[in-house]
Amino acid sequence: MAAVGRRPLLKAGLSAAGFSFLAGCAQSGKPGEGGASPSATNYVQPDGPQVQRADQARYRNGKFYRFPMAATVGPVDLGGVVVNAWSYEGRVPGREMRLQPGDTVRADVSNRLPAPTTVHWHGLDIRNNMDGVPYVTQDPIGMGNSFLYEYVASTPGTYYYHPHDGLQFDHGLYGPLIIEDPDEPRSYDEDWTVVFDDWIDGVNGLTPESVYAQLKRGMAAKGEPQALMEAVTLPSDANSRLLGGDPGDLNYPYYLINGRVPSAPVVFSSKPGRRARIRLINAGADTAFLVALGGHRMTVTHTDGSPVEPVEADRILLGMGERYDVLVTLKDGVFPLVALAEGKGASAFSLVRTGAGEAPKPSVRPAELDGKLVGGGNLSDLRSTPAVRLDDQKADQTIRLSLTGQMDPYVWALDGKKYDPRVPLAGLTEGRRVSISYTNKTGMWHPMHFHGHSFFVGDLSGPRKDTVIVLPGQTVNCYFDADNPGHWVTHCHNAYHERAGMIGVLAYRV
Ligand SMILES: [Cu+2]
Repeated sequence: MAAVGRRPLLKAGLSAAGFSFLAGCAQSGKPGEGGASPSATNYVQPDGPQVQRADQARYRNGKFYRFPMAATVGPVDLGGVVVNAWSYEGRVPGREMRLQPGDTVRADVSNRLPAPTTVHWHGLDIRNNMDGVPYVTQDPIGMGNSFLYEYVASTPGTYYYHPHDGLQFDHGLYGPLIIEDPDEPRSYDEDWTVVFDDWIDGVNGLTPESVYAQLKRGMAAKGEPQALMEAVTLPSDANSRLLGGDPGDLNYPYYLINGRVPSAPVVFSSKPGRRARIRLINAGADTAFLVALGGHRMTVTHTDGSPVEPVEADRILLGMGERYDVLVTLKDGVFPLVALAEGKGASAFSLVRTGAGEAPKPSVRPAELDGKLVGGGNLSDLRSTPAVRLDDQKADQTIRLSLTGQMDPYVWALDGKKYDPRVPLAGLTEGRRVSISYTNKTGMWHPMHFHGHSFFVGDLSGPRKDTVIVLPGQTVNCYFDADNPGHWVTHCHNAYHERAGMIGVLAYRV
């Protein structure tokens, strides 16, 4: 409980520099308040002629991929732990989508949740009106209603899908989405998808919404249920050097790999000497995962779906929304695939089995967890492959965004502004080279995500990503070409920070 006093103080102190932004900012209107919206006249609409023209230029292979998705509430078995949870089709993770470039996805979403919802296709460069952001690209799908998402899948890579309404992706609403690469230069025998998650939904009656309400009330509030206080209280020594201090806001009861608690792990089976491509996806809401495969080195080949020059790693740090693909030549035996909930004193766990032997225990900590790191807040050893680099053009426009906020009161923002889905933070012009620079003025790390595009981190040949960790005090410059007209949000992929307001719209001008 000591942590309750420590963390708000720490954040309040460090966020002082951001306070002048708050004081100086004009309040904008709430969605649905009416009045003239600049978005309506000066900016490309989500299904406007510019969006349709850009969409017609996308390659189509003539095939349709039908994917029914009922968002439901019901029992989910996490491996002996049965919870009443929100999920797609009663499965956690949701079914994997396996696409070819040029496939037309027809995802029929029916909403059987007790709340409106939407679906976002995380990392995909699809047409704007299918991006699934409520009040920005569509109206939310009401309770009992359905919505057909129809879009062309273009760029190969490892992605996932989840709701974009409030805290819903901290329920069990997420699933992997893979676009295979017909030009993949490397061969492999196994293709495994490994999805990490921090889980609270339905445990001791808790929901992401009840936890968020507690964060907004303030962590020192008296008389709250014990389970709720434990959920919002990290261990008193919670600290991560890799994340620049505070590792997160929440203490989760479970950390999962492919929907399983550590005592009932998923087992990935193969044979010695085979090559496995492993797609790592952090679908968590408030947890960075530090991942290692005992007894093995990994070769990092992709980040956020996009190819990089191969780099060896013993351990990989993924923020929420990030993905890394690795290749591993499998040894003979049984090996732990461990994902430490970074800075939180707990872990997710699964097994790789290629031969006989006793399985290691979930508490095992392979030596690789202290080895060479790739990912996290320092991407300097990652370079895009020549095929995907940007050409040598300077940015025409620089968008500077400050990440602001603190724990107490629980408010997070971009530039200290209240989120308004109708009022863009900045305009974009189609065809221009743009730099976004994120400056973190808070005392906590934030994984910043941008929709509908991917950006090159650091410089024009840096890794091409759509989600990038920004450590406290750090400025990260990202470059992209404005080639997908519409209204696109950029936001922190911590569900609670996003819900509290660390989100804004960038909109293409007409
Ligand atoms: Cu954040």
